[in-house]
Amino acid sequence: MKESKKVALITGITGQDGSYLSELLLEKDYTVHGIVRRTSNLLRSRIEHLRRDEEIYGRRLFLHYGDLSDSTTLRRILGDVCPTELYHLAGQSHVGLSFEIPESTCEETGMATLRLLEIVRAHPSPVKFYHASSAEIFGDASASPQTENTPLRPTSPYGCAKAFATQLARVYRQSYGLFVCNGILYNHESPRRGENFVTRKIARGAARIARDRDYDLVLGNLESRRDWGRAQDYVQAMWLMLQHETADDYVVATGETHSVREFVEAAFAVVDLPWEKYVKHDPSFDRPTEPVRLVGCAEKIRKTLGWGPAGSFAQLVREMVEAELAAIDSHE
Ligand code: NDP
Ligand code: GDR
Repeated sequence: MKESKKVALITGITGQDGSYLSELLLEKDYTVHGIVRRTSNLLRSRIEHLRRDEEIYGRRLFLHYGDLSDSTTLRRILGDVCPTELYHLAGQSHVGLSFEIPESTCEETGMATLRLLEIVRAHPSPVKFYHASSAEIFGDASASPQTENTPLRPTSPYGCAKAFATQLARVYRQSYGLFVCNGILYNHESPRRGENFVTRKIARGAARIARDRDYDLVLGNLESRRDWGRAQDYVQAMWLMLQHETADDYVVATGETHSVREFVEAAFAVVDLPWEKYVKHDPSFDRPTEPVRLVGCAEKIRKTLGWGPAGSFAQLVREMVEAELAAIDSHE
C-alpha cells in the first residue's frame, strides 16, 4: 500500500485532543502514528472506533508503546517512524492534581518536552514540532486579555512545568532553527473531556441526576472563570500552526469567559432542573491557588492563519450534556 507523504507522530493520542487530532489528520490523508503507554486496560475508549476500523488501523494508523520517561524508546520510535510533524500532547494535564503530584507532573510536562526536543534536534531530517502549551503559563496574569507577549507568571506546579517547556521550545527554535510552535491553548472541552475536569463533571452530573442515577453533584469553587472553547476547533489550530511557512507561538482562545456557576446553570437548564437543589460544595476540590483574569486574545492566529473559534458557550454546554444523556440512554 502506498503511504501518504505526510507522516504525523502524536504523543498523547489516547487523550481528548489526541483523538480529535488523529481524526483530523486521517481525514487529511496523513499516516498517523501514536505513542501509547502500557496500562492494565487495553481499551482506549477515545480511539477505539479508529482501532476497530480495518481500513484505518494497521494501514494509516499505527500505535507504538512508549512512555515520556523512556528516551531510548522515544528515540527509536522517532527513528522508525520518521515523522514530518510531531504533535507533543502527552502529559499529566490536571492542574488541581499537580499540587498533589508535583514531581511527576513537572517530570512529564517539563523534562519530557526537553527530551523530545533533543531527540528532534539530533534527528537527520527536519521534523515540525507542536508543543501543547497552556494558558496556565500566565497564571496570575499581569494583563488581560493575554497575548503571546504577556509575561509568564504561573500559579501551579502544572503551570510552572508548562512555562519551562514553553520557554525551552522557544530556545530550541531560536538557537537551533528548529521548526517548533507553542500553541498556548485556553480550556477546550468536548464530550471526550476527562471525567474529572469541571465541564465534563458538570455535564455528566446533570445528566445522571436527570436520569435518577445520582442525587447530587459535588464541586469546588463556583466563582472561577475560564475561557472555554471546543476541542474539535482547537486541534484544527494545532494543524494550521505546522502548515505555516515559519514557526511561531499562538494564543488559541475564544476571548470570552464564563464562571463555573454559569456552566452549572446552563447544564441544568438543558435537563430542566433547578441546579441549586443538587449542587453541593466540597472544599477538598478547592485549589491552593487559582489563576486570575485568564482570557485569551486570539488576534494573531486569526490574522496569520485564519483560525477562529466556532459555536457558542451555550452550544458547547448543550452538546456535552446531550452526549451524556445519550450515553446513559444507550445503556438502558
Ligand atoms: P488528556 O489528559 O485528555 O490526555 C493526556 C494524554 O497524555 C493521554 O493520552 C495520556 O495517556 C498521555 N500521557 C500522560 N502521561 C503520559 C506518559 N507518562 N507517557 C505517555 N503518555 C502519557 O489531555 P488533553 O488531550 O486535554 O490535552 C492535551 C495536552 O494539551 C496536554 O499536554 C494538556 O496539558 C494540554 N492542554 C490542554 C488543554 C485543554 O483544555 N484540554 C488546554 C491547554 C493545554 P493515557 O490515556 O494513557 O492516560
Ligand atoms: P483547568 O480545568 O484547571 O482550568 O485546566 P478544570 O476543569 O480542572 O478546572 C476549571 C476550574 O473549575 C474549578 N472547579 C473544579 N475543577 C475540577 N476539576 N473539579 C471540580 O469539582 C471543580 N469545581 C470547581 C477549578 O477550581 C478551576 O478553577 C484545564 C486543563 O485542561 C489543563 O491541562 C489546561 O492547561 C488548562 O485547562 C488551560
